[in-house]
Amino acid sequence: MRGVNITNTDFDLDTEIHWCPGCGNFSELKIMKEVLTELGIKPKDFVLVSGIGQAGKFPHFMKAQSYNGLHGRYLSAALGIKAANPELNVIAVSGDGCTYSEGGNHFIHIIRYNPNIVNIVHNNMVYGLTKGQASPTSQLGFKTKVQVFGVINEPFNAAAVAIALKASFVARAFVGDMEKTKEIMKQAINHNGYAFIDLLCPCVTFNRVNTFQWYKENSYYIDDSHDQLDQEKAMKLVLNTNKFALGVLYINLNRRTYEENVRVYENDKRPLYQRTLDKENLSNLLNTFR
Ligand SMILES: Cc1ncc(C[n+]2csc(CCOP(=O)(O)OP(=O)(O)O)c2C)c(N)n1
Ligand code: SF4
Ligand SMILES: [Mg+2]
Repeated sequence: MRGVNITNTDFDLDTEIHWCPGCGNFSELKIMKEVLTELGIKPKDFVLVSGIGQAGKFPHFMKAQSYNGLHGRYLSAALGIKAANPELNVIAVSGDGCTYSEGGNHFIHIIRYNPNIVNIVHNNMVYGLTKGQASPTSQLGFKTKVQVFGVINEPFNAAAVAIALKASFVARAFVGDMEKTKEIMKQAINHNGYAFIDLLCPCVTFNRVNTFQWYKENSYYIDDSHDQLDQEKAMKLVLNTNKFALGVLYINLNRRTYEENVRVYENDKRPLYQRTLDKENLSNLLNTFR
């Protein structure tokens, strides 16, 4: 549900922000507040869901209904919230480690379930909160206090996985470009289905290699000639890892959302919380198991 007469300050919280000065997360916080304000989404109609990590702290710093879940397990909570009340705008935010390592299986299956939610994954190519170990998106050779000889595993290509699974919406954005990121986020929110954004978002403290400058030099915007509905072309873009393609890379319009598919909303569109429990039906059902 969308409303008017809201300002940026509706999302402000009077709290100290525990991120390092210069962290990409600050820009993303500003972008998110502006986008929600410009789309007229009120704090009461929006739920912010996150896991654990620096990106996972998002709900601590922004006024919203929120659920700060377990590391790697936030997407199942986002699905549950959307299933219980499809009228809510659900935005799930967490880091590359939380989403692709501890939460790798959840990432794959949320794409299959296809709830109408937005999933923003802050990709800083490092475990920020736990002070700088390699994450699944760390680049080959990246040295840390743990990976002292450099990372030996190929980085996880999340956009390629999402496109291979025919995700509903796949985009990549760079937080250093706030205007373009805002545009992409608006498209993701307005899309009906699971919308994934690989957000390049530097960690200025524990990743001194993949800096704002590095991301800028190693990314480019796709042009208008790209056919977002063409899976093969989108795949080609993301398999070329020399430079990161930015923009809305792939849209699949042939999928129904989870909420559209589940039987419980087939004949009755009211969210579950608005319904009363039919105790007789329930007890009849339980009796069939006795
Ligand atoms: C099950 C589990 N494993 C490990 C941890 C420890 N842990 C907390 S945050 C984190 C890494 C966070 O990295 P990322 O998701 O990339 O977020 P960032 O801090 O970089 O934003 C780890 C390993 C945990 N809390 N729970
Ligand atoms: S450690 Fe990195 S990700 Fe965490 S707040 Fe500092 S700069 Fe940001
Ligand atoms: Mg990270």
